[in-house]
Amino acid sequence: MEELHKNYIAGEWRDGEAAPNHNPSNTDEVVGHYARASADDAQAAIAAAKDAFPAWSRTGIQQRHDILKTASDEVMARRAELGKLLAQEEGKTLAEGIGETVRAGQILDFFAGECLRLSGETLPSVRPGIGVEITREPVGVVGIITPWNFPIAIPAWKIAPALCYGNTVVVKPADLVPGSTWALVDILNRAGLPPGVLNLVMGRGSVVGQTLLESPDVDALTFTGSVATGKRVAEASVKQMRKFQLEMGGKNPLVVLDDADLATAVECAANGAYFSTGQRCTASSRLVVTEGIHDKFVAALTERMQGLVIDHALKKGSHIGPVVDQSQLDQDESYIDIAKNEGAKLHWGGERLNRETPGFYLQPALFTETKRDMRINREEVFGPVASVIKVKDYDEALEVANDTEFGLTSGVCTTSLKHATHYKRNSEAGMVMVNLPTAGVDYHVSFGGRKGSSYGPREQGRYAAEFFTTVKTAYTLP
Ligand code: UN1
Repeated sequence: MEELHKNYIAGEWRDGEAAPNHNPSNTDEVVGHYARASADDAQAAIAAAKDAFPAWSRTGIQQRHDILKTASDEVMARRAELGKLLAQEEGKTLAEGIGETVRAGQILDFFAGECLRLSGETLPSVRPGIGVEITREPVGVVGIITPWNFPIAIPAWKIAPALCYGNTVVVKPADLVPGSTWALVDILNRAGLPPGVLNLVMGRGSVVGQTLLESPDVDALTFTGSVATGKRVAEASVKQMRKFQLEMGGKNPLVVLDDADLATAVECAANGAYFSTGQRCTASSRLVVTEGIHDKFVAALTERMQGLVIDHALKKGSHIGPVVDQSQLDQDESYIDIAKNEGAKLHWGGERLNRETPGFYLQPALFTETKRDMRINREEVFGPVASVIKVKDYDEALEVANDTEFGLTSGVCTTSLKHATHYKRNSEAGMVMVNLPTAGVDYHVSFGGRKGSSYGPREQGRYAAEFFTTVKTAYTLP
């Protein structure tokens, strides 16, 4: 067997049960072998992070800046290689894999800069002669649990702010895609992190994740993944009275109004619904279309879908790679069946595809004649499946768009300033896009949703400080 990629605990690489990392574009290919951590390993990682915290939390901001900047430079320099690894383990196309790697590098760079911008407030007390200072301090040991769909960007956008603000970390990547996070942790540690500051424990949620949830020494936990697991994280965290942050599902609407530019609307829908194989919590899975443009939009989107090449993630010319694994493919196909049985019309796609290599290839699917209460319009599929809901006018479109348990992203395609402005103000989502896809966000501004999509403070940008620090108010009588 080739080299085993080990867990990183207390500054040392530690062996563990070897698990193969398969390529969803070619299931005969093993991308690498990665060690699964045991519960004891996870405990050791938490203990190491706890031991390292006092010293790390007092390091100078220049040191933290330099480490994050060095790591950013290496990620950027190795973008082609790391992007390829990502595409191999997750199934995104090479261009998407490189794009995500660049995003991770940019996030590290942004938080390198944030180290130098740490600030607080000084203000007078209401009692004369007394001064008040408000400062931000690190929270302690941060547990990080990440999903398989953004194997390097999401770990980067949780690890970078955690370190920037002086916390120590135990990170557990998704069992399905440990490779990109392994590479990121290796880069950060070689960039100069002291032992114990950043620990990596790969493996199963039921073993490693559970140990993080139950540990009284994990002071804050940040999670991106499914609603069901998010609820478990919340329950366990409340029991420990620890700070937690959840990013979960979406059933994001893209509203297309009669006055939309058709080409823009089609591009937003194709990108938002199907790129990255629809495996984004920000994907547009509900296309809410007013009746005047409905038929033209469906016809143009179908034509666009017919031109999409679904093939091996590394093949030149592929627009969309495979679904990540068999169980996600089963879920996608089962929702296609559910929608048909509910009376939705499978307008185009939804077929399994055979390619040169054995992989989980699925043609993007478009449903029409769907009703807002159908399961296909209420539950997250997390695959290349979207459905059209025809509505009468803008008012009905807004109402349907908001009629969901989720509230992550929401989009509108329109040339009307009035409708765009009204939609931005009245959409019940954390992020609203006008004439842009609902997925594919900037790295330097806040990210997060409302309702069942998110819980706790926003991620990314300056807003990340809310979660990764705790505020102290000090009063001084000189
Ligand atoms: C994006 O759309 O650019 O898991 C990011 C997800 C999100 C990230 C989406 N947390 O899909």
